[in-house]
This record gives sequence, C-alpha cells and structure tokens, in this order.
Amino acid sequence: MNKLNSILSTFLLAMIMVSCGSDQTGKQSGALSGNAAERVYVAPGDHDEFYGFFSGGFSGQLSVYGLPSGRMLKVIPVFSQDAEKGYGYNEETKPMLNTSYGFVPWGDLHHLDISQTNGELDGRWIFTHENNTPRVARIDLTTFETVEILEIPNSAGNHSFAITENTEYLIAGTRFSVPSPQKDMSIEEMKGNFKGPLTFVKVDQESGGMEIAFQVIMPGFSFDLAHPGRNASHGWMFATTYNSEEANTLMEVNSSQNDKDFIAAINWKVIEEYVANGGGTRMTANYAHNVLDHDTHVATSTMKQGILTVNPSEIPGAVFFMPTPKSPHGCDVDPTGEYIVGSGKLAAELTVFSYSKMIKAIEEKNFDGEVYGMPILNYDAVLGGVVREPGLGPLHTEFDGKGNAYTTFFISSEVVKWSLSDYQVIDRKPTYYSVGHLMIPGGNSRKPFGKYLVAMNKITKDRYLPTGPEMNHSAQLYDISGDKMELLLDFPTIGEPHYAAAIPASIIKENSKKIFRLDENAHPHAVKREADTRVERKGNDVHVYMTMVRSHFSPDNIEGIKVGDNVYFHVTNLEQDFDVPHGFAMLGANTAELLVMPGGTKTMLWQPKREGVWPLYCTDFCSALHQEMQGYVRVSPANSNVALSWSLDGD
Ligand code: K7E
Ligand code: CUA
Repeated sequence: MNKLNSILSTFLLAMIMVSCGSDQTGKQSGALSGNAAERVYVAPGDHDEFYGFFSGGFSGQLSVYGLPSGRMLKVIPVFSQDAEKGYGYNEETKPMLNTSYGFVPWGDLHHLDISQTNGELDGRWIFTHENNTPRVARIDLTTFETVEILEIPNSAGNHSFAITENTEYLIAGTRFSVPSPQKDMSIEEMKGNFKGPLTFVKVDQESGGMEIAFQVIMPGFSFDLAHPGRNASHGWMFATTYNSEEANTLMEVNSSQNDKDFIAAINWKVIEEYVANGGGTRMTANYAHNVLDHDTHVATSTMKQGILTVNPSEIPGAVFFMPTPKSPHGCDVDPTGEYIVGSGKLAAELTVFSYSKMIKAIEEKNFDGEVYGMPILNYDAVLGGVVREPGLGPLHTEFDGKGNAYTTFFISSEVVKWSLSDYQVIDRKPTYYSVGHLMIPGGNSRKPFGKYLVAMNKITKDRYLPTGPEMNHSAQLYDISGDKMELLLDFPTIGEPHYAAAIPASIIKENSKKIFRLDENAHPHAVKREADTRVERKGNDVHVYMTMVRSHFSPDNIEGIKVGDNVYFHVTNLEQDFDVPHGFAMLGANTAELLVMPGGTKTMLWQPKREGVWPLYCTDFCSALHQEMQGYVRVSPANSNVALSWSLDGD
C-alpha cells in the first residue's frame, strides 16, 4: 500500500511536471520546418491522400480530416444533436437519439473502427460507441451519415470496443461494472455481485445492420479496451481489465492494489457454438434500436426486449486470463495476430504476450489459479517479451506493418517506436502534451499503411493562440516512413479526439454519394414537383408539403394557420446537382434549421405561439438570389375563420 502510494505519487509528480510544460516545445525552424511544410502541403484544389476519422469524445460526434493536411472536411453527428445539420432536431432523425431512458441529446463518443474484410479496411462503414448511455452506432461511408444506433442494455460506460476482422461482430465492453440485471442494492456489496458484461453485436455482412448476439457476463471488473485476433488468432478477442480488486471508492488508490490485473482472452467462436447449441439464458432487457431507412431517410426507433446472456465460467475454453502488470489500459494486437501488447498504465515496462504461447499454455493447462471459475494462464508461459524502460505511463500501441510498434506514453508525453522482433526501442519523439491514443492508417488491421502516425493529445497548453480557459485538443502528425519519426504538423480537433481511424482516400471517395435521386425518394411526405405542393389540415395538425429549388420555396405564402396548431413543414429539395443543399428556418420555431440535401426531404415541427405574419427563409447560401429565398406564414387567432390557402406568385 505504502509502496504503491509512493509509486503513484511519483507518477503524479511526473504528470504535473509534464503538464506545467517543458521548454522544449518541438517548434522547428529553418530548413527542417520548410521540409515539413512541404510534406503536409496539399495545394489548393488538390485532395488529401487519406481520410482521417476522429472521435469527438465529449462532443458526441465524429469529425473527418484530410491527411496529411489536417484540414477539417466534415463533422458527422452521431450521439449528440447537431443544430448545424438539424440532426436530432428534425422529425426524421429525432428517433436516432431515442433510448430506453427516453430522448438523450448527448453522448460521449470514444473509439471507432472502419469495417474490415479479411482483416483489411474495406471502407464500407464506421462503427463507434458511446461511453455514457451505452450505445453503438454505424456510419455509412457513402453518405457520411449515421444510419443506425443500437443501445446496449445491462451495461454501463460501454468503453472497450472493437470489430472482428470480417466485421462479424462488434464487441462492446463495460467500463463500470454494475448489478446484472440492474437492481437496488448496497454499493458496498459490489464485490462478487457486480458484473462486467461484454456484449457481442452481430453485423449483417450485406446491410451492416446490427443486433445483439449474446452478452458474456464477466466478473465485475472494468474493461478498458479490446482488440480482435487476426490471421491465426482470428476467433479470439482480447480485452484489458483493471480494477480486478472490484473496488467501489477512491478508485485511484483502491483499484491499483493488485500487482497485476488481466487481459481477458475470449474465444468467441467457442461461445458462438455454445449459443448455437442452445446455451445461454435469456435476461429481461429493454433497449432501443434506431435505424435510418435507406429509401425514406426517416429513422424509426424500436424498443427491443430481452437478450441472451452466457456465463463464461460454464463454457469450457471460452475465457482465459493473462496476468498483466499494473492496471492495463491499451490492448493491441499486431497485424500478424501473434503479438498482444498490454500497456500497464502504472507499469515501468511494456508487456507483450504471444498468441502461440498462449495456445500452448492452454493446451498444457499451464494455469496459475482461477478467477471466478475461469483459468489464469501462467504469466511466464504466455509472455512473448518485455520492452524495458520504454517510458512512463504507456497507453496505446499501433503498428506500421513493417515489424514496428509505436506506443504512446501519457506521463512522459512521447511516442516510442520499438521492434516486435527484439523488443528494443528504436526511436522516441515528444508529444505536446500527454498523448492518449495514436493512429496509423490501417494500424489496427492486417494491412497498415505505415506512412503517417497521428498522436492525439489530451492537453494543449501553449500549442496555439490562447482561446480562454479551454484549448481545443491537439492532434500531431508524424512521418514514420523512415527509421526516425518526424513531427510534421499540429492541428486542433473537436471535443476530445479520443481515437481515430484513417483509410486511403482512394478506397472510399469514388463511392461517396453526390446527390439523392429524387425519383428514388420514398419519404412518405416527399413532393417531387411544384405542382404537387399543398397544405392540408387535420384538426390542429397542419402538413405543409413544400419544395425548394434555386431560389424559392413552393408555396411561399401560407394563410389560415392558427395559434396552437402543430405545423409540420415537409420540405423536399428538388435540386439534382452535387453540393446544392438548401436550408429552412422558421421564426419562433423551438428547434434547429433543416438542412436538406439534393433530392432529400426533411420535416420541421413549428408550433406558432403568436398571431402575425412570420417569415421563413433558406439558411444555406445557394445562389446569387439566396437572400431572396424566403416566404411568409400568416398566423391567426385560435378561433379565427381565415381559410387555409397557399400560393407561389399568386397561384
Ligand atoms: Cu481509448 Cu482507456 Cu478511453 Cu485510452 S481508452 S486514452
Ligand atoms: Cu436556398 Cu439559400
């Protein structure tokens, strides 16, 4: 305890020293800086080589950057409402944010993965997850839109997240163990009674659709990160655990008591077979499954009931624990699938396990006790090697596909390159400051594109012009094509760039949609020509079937609306040209604008509160006469008998 506390304080001290800033700020000058500038310079009109997708952390969104330029291309709203795009505000996408707790307007997006086929990035979808209200999501990379969100029941702080190498499964692991199923109980009785479920979500290979296959009810540890096996180790999932102490208070001390926590090795193929043979228990659960329909572009939220749970201690061969020093954080599998890197965040060394040794130890039953009925593998038997004195506070590792690994060190603020063949450190470069994850395009697959590395830093301090008490987090781009890493660029990011994934632009840019075809628009309230635009009243509900085209709305004058009505503007953008969205805003509406893509339809609910004549207008500068793109709605008293009428140019 005392020894541990002194180790902890040393680390804390080191951390404080780092955050107070060193004077070596990595600023480059002279010939080198000119050279670095050239390597990130993408001339006006030219395109970047990679798409980089960055988690927005507590922004709940995902942002898209071009690499190497660091230019921001787009923000894709996922778990948080986004007033810019109307996501989570318009009637079509509100259901995307529905949960068993009702409408949740915000989420905490942590990790993401691009879908894979045979262990290589295929560029079809991005899968991601949320740490607060446990959910996973799918983003379609033809439209760059969130198309599906699935709530994970019976879980908390869904945090470890990964996809298998053919995108068969997503794994969503709990960060906070909780009673399973949830119930009212004393927190002090946590130990042995709380659980840490790992949820396996099956992905449909054609549609990408997600459904919960089974939930593995693990002991009440915290699960931080997970990565899948690949090649020979395909069929396994590796997940770090900390708090194997099962502490429930003063976690910074109490969950750091054990010299070793674990990496759990989960053989999902064995569990899959067990389930296929009728194994498992159904548990009551109530969770939302939200899907954006491909043809109508309208989301529906369905409440699902019940999940299949399995108790891994009853399934021989399903789960083994590899002792991993000092509260492991990252757990990364190299492109060959042989090396599993465990980063004990309080450890002085990096632990690398060998998959083939693990299999041998399992066959020889080389066990060292058990955890709740599941075997602990002998540490020395599964150890591949150790990287000695690599740095302080190791977190995450990625790979370049050339036999090298790159690990981030939070406390010593650096990226360290080391060799998988002899565990020797090759190079180290500072980060500014306190790096969390790093990302190499494809660095979490069988086929990395080992040209760049991006470090995602938790603390920015003096890297940019000050912007009040908070600075945007910083990403840093390194060239890793040579023996030594070279820092090329800093760029600010949105929210917390918790993790990222990048892919050669050539894999997805040709598939990126330019428009939605109007003749394929199956939205139930779409109107496809001005002649069909109209206003219909059903009691207090008024439906306005409206179109937009450069540079007017049809209709643009509406009368006969009354105070207390629910006015639904169903607005269709008739344009069939790339990059010509129109916007729609209504004075006094308690919601965001609509931003309607060419060929699409979106709906705003407006509840007029006062009599008068109220303007509506286009928010997105669409033509030289954008400013003229507007209309009026006359609102009369609730008991008025002004007839419902609508017109464009008096017709
Ligand atoms: Cu990605 Cu622990 Cu959230 Cu590391 S995990 S920074
Ligand atoms: Cu349409 Cu501006």
